[in-house]
Parts: sequence; C-alpha cells; structure tokens
Amino acid sequence: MQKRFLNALAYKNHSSPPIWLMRQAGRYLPEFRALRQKYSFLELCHQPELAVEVTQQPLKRFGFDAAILFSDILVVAEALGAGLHFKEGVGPVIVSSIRQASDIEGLRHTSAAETLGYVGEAIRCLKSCLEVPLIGFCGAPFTVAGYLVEGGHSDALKRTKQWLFCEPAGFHRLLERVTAMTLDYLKLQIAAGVDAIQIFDSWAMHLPPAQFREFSMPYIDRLIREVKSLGIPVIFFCRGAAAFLTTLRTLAPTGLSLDWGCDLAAVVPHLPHGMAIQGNLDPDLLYAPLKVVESEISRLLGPIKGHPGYIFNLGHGIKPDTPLDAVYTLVETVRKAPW
Ligand code: 1CP
Repeated sequence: MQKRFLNALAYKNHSSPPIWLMRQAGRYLPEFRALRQKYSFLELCHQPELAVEVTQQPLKRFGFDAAILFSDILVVAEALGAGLHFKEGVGPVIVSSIRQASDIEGLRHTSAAETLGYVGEAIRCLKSCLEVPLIGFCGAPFTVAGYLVEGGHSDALKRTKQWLFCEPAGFHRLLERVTAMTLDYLKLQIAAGVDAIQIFDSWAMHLPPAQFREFSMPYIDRLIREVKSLGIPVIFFCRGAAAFLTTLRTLAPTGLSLDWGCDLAAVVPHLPHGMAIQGNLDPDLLYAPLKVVESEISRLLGPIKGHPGYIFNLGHGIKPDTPLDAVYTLVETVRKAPW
C-alpha cells in the first residue's frame, strides 16, 4: 500500500504533500452521474459492490493518495430508525425528526453490526483491492443531531439551537444516543479495516464558542480518544474552526482539517507539535481560470512548504458542478509543487 497519506498523519512525510478531496466521489464525476441514472443515492450506499465501485471512481481518474469510503454521515440517523431519504434537488430528508426529549424514546436500540453491516462489507472488499489507504468517517454527534432535529438541511439550525438553549439536558440525551451509535459504527469500520477516520463537524459554525465547548467538543473528544486507543489515526474537520482555535487545541486528533475560512499559515504555528494539518483551498476556486487555480495553490502551499504533517485538501466538499479540468490542474499543481 502506498503510504504517503498515513506518513503525513504520522508527521513523517518528506515528499510533496499527499492529496485527497472531501466529497471526491460524487456528482462532479460523469461516471458517478451515470450510475445515479440507474440507482438512488441510498442504493449506492447500501449495496457494497456499488459503494466499492463509487469509492474507486475518483482514484482511477486522479490517482489520489487516499480513498474515502462512499457513504454518508446520515446513515447513523437511518440506523437509529429516524427514516432517511434523499429528495432529488433538495438533499437529505429525515422522516421522523426529533423535536423534543420525548421523541428520543422513539429511536431504535440497535447495534452497528445489525443495521450498518453493509458498510463493513464494502470496507472489507475495498481493502482487498485498494492500493492507497482507506478513510472511514462519521458526522460529529452535534452535526448528526442537528439533521435529526431539523429534518434535513437548515441554514441556521434554529430549532436545534432553540432546543439546546431552552432544555440543554434533553438535547444532551440526544447527543448521548447519537454518540453511542457513532462509536459502535466507528468500531465496526475499524474492525473491517479502515486505515484512518475523519469526523465531520459540518455544522459547528452555527454554535457560539461556549456552546461548541458544551454541546460538540465533549462528544468529539470521546470519539477521538476511542479511535486513537484502537491505534487508528483520526482527523477532525471542523467547519468554522477559526472561531474555535484556542478551544480546539484541547482536543487531540491526529490531524486537524481546516475549512477555507481559516488562514492556514497563521494557524500552523499555534498547533500542538506533531498534529497533522489538512486543507484548505476554497472549493469555489475551482471555477476560476486554470492559471488562477495554479497560482492560488502556490500561494497556499508556499508558507507550509516542507511541513511533514501536511495533507492537501479542499476547505469543504468539492461542488457538483466543478469542471474536471480544474481538478486535473489541481492534482498536477500539488504534485509538482516545490517541497
Ligand atoms: O447523488 C446525490 O444526489 C447524492 C449526493 C451526495 C453524495 C455524493 C450526498 C448527499 N452525500 C454524498 C457522499 C458523501 N457525503 C461522502 C462520500 C465520500 C466522499 O467524500 O467522496 C461523505 C464523506 C459525505 C459526508 C457528508 N454528508 C457531510 C459532511 C461533509 C460536508 O460536506 O460538510 C454532510 C453534511 C452530509 C449530508 C449530506 N448528504 C448529501 C448531501 C447533499 C448532504 C448535505 C446536505 C446539506 O446541505 O445539509
């Protein structure tokens, strides 16, 4: 297995930075859209042979240094029995949203082995054929709870914030349930063979720092400790990290993935020694002329040149209408960057 990505997580990469992209498997790829003509998004997740094929699509095209399992953070909500479907042109929809503490009783008591075994199957199959490390993942409990409460995408998490401000104890109970299921799910992924885990706190930026410390951090901390105790490196992606930097120092992920709102060069000197860093090109940059793509990548990489724990990535998921030319240019520019 080619190990540049794992070497960077271990702070031991001495060649040009490894590269993978958040949401690298997905709608910007014509081969993904072709499969989506035949199967729904959840069918692609649920059928291991299809999830394996989709996971490999971006590797075949771009030769990334890591694969990320094709799935979604919301399969945990589905496993909990909340009901999940993806509406064309809208996104995820939770069938029975959780609006108050009494709704938590309606969630299913189950194990990951019982409800998410198909993910383990896809991982085992991928491990037998991949030539690069495989990243497993989950949503941060706060982000998954946010989807459960809102019932789908939300611009401001109004109901979730109303709940946590008005009745914090009840909201913590929901976070406990999601965390327990998520832990079980991560253990299943690790037992099946993933080489690293990434935790996505995509909705952290809706919380003020004090509430991030109370409602997101302790649960993430638990996930990080557990994954590390199993000998697997863990990356934490925190959207809105700039607002939480001092607080984030108290977490100990193997690597921190920054969103595009952070100044990477300014953040790095303040990270604990040995913490890997991932990010953080603005995905919208990929709409720019290719010359601009090249120069902005050089601008990002200049100050971090030679860093043994740096992993190139975007600062959030790649957008569905991203031109493929820009992705080819991106990969080539990172690979050729002086290091
Ligand atoms: O074809 C389609 O219509 C489905 C589009 C799609 C895809 C390709 C969704 C629906 N999810 C995914 C895959 C996915 N989601 C992966 C696969 C691996 C890869 O990265 O290649 C991963 C890691 C995710 C993670 C995910 N899902 C996050 C965290 C990362 C982020 O973008 O912040 C979130 C928030 C979701 C929820 C979700 N699932 C799908 C959509 C469109 C959304 C976002 C909805 C919203 O805007 O709230």
